[in-house]
Amino acid sequence: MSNGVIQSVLTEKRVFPPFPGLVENANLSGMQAYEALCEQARRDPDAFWGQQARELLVWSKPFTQVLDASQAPTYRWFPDGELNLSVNCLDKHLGTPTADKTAIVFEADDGQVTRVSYRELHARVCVFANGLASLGCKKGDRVIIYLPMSIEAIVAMQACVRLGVTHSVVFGGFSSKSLNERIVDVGASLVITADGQCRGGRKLPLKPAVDDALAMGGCDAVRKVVVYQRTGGEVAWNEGRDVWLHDLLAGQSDQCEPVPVEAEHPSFILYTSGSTGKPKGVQHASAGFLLWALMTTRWTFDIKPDDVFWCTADVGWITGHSYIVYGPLAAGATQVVFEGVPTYPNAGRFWEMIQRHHVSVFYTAPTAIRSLIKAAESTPDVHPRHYTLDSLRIIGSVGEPINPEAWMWYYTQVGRERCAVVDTWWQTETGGHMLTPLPGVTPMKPGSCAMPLPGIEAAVVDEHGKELEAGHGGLLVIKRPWPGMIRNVWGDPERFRKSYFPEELGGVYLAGDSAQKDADGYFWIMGRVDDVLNVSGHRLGTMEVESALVAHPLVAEAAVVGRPDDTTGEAVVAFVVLKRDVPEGAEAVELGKQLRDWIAKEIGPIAKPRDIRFGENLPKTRSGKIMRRLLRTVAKGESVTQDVSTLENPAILDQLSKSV
Ligand code: 6R9
Repeated sequence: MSNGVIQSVLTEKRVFPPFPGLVENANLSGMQAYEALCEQARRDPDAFWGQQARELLVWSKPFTQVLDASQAPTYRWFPDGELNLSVNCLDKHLGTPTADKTAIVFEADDGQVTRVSYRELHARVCVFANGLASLGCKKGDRVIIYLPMSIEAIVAMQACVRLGVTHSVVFGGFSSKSLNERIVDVGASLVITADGQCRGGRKLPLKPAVDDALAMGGCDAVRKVVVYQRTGGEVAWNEGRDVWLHDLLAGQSDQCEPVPVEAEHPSFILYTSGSTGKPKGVQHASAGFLLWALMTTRWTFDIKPDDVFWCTADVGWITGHSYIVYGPLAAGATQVVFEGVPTYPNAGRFWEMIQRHHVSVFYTAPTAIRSLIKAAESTPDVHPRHYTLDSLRIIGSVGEPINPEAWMWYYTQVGRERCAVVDTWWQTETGGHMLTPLPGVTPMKPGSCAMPLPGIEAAVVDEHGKELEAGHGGLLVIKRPWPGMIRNVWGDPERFRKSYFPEELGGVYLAGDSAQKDADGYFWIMGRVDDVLNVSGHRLGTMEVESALVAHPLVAEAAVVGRPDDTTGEAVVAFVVLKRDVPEGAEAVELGKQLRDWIAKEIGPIAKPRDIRFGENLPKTRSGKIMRRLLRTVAKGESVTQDVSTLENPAILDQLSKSV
C-alpha cells in the first residue's frame, strides 16, 4: 500500500481543477481567500483563533486569553472561558429556523427510517441527561459508551457533555477484554450499552461482553449498567446493577440545565493504538475540540443549510466523534446515520442510500471504496451507475492513503466527474482534518491529501527535526499548536510528551506518519513510521497483537507485521513460535483457527491475523533482536534478498515462508 503511494508521487501527473460551481458559493472560496486566511493565521495566531472561537462558539463565560503555552506541550486554549458542548450543538439552534429542521435521518440495518429534528434531539438529550443525573452522574465522572450505531449513541454522548461527564466510547467490535481495560483505565462509574446490535441482517449480542468485562475485575467504580433495548434478545440481568434505558428515561423532564465547563475540561477520552502493547487514551478538551470540529466541517464539507451530510464511520472512532456527533450538529446540518454494513442487503447499499436520502456530502473510507469496486466488478447490478447520484457535490475519504486508482474510480463512478474529492488526512489525536483539499479552493491530485488547513503549519522533517526539501520523504510534523489537538494521554503525561513531542524534534507535534511534499506544496502520506498497522482504516499496534498472542498458553513467542492488501490496505501476518513442536497439516490449520479466535476474544475481530505462520524460532540478530524487516519480506511472499549475515539462524526464513 505505502509503496503504491510512494510510486504515485513519482508518477502521478493528473490534476483536476476545482469546479467553478463549487468555488463560487463555497464557505471558503478561491485560492486567494485560502492563502489570505493562512497568512492571517501565521501572522497573528491568537487573533485568528480568538476571532474564530468568538464567532463560532457560544460561551457562558467569555475567554480573555487565547493560548496559554506556559506548560507546553500541554497547551491550554481559551483557558478562562466556560461553555457547554451540548448547548453549542443543540440549544443554540432552538430559536432559529434550524430548530425544526431534520438533524438526523437514521436508517436501520433493515431499512427502516427514523427522522429527528433539532428540537426533538434537544429534548431527547435533556431526558437522557436527566436520567444519567438521577443515577448520580456528575461533572468530572467518566462514562463508558458501548453501543451500536443509533440515535441513542449520539444522544448518550451529547447527554454526557451536557452534564460535564467525560465519555469514552468503545467500538462495538472490541472484545470484553479490551472493554475491561478501558473501563479500568478511565475509572468509569457507569457503562451504557445495548442488548445487542443489528448488522447485515443478523442480531449480534452486545451486553454479554459488558457482563464479562465487569467480571474480569478492576471495575469496582462501575455502579450501574444502562441497557438500551435494540434487538429484544435474551439478556442476563444483574438486579441492582443493570437498568433498562426505557425505564430510566420514563417520566424524565425534557428540560435539563446544561452544566458549564472550563474550556479545557476533558470532553472525551478515545483509545487508539500506539507502538506499545497498551492503547493510549487520547484526551480531548471541550472548547478547542468543538471549535476545530466545527471549523473543519464548514471548510472541508462546505456545509450549507440544505445539505444532506453522510459520514459512514462508527461513533466508536474519532471520525464518528468529530463528523457525526459534534461537527455536523454544531453546524446545524441534516445528516444520515446508518446502523448497518455497506454490503447488506447487497453492495449497492451506499449508492441506494445516497439516492434515497439525496445525500450531497458523502464521507467514507478507502477500504470501503476498494471493496465496493470489487463488488461492482463481480456483480455489475450493484455498480453505482445504476443509481441516481445527482445530489452529490462533495465526496470525502479518510483513514488511510487512497491509492490513485481507487481515487479515480470514486471521482468518475461515484462523483461523475463533477464532485470535489476531499482526501482528508488527520488522526484521533488531531481532533479534526489537518491536510485536505478544499472543494472551493484546491486543484485535486489523485492520492494526495493536498495542503494544510489555515492555522495548521505542517512540515516534513528528518529525525533531527530539520525541514526537508520537496521530493524528500521524512516525518510529518505540525509546527504550531492548534485548538483541536490532543491534551494528554489519559493518566500518563509522560507518555503524551514522549510519543507526540519527542525532544529531538524540538517541540513540534510528531504525527507518526511518513510523508513527502511535492514541488507544488502537496503532501503525500506514505504510511506509519512506528509499529502501527492500518487495517481497513483501523489503527492496530503490532505490539498489541503480539502481547495478545503470547498471552495464549501455547505460544512462546510471536512477531506481527503488516502485508499490503488490495482491499484492507494492510493485513495482519503473525509469526508464531509454540511451546511445543511446529505443527503441520490439519493440526496447524486447527491451531491457526484457535489463535485467530483467541485474538478476536482478546482484542476484537478486526485484529484477527489474516495469515499465521508457525516456526521453531523467529529470525533474530545475534543480539537477539527480531528482524521485522525480513519478516515483512517473507510475509509478502517475496524472496529475501537482504543481507542476512547478521542473522543468528538464517534457515528459519524458509520455514516461515510456508503459510498454513
Ligand atoms: C481519522 C483517522 C490515523 C492514521 C494516520 C494515517 C492514517 C488517516 C489518512 C491517512 C493517508 C489519509 N490516515 N487519514 N493516511 N491519507 N487521508 O483515521 O484517525 O484512526 O487515529 O488514524 O490513519 O496513518 O496517522 P486514526
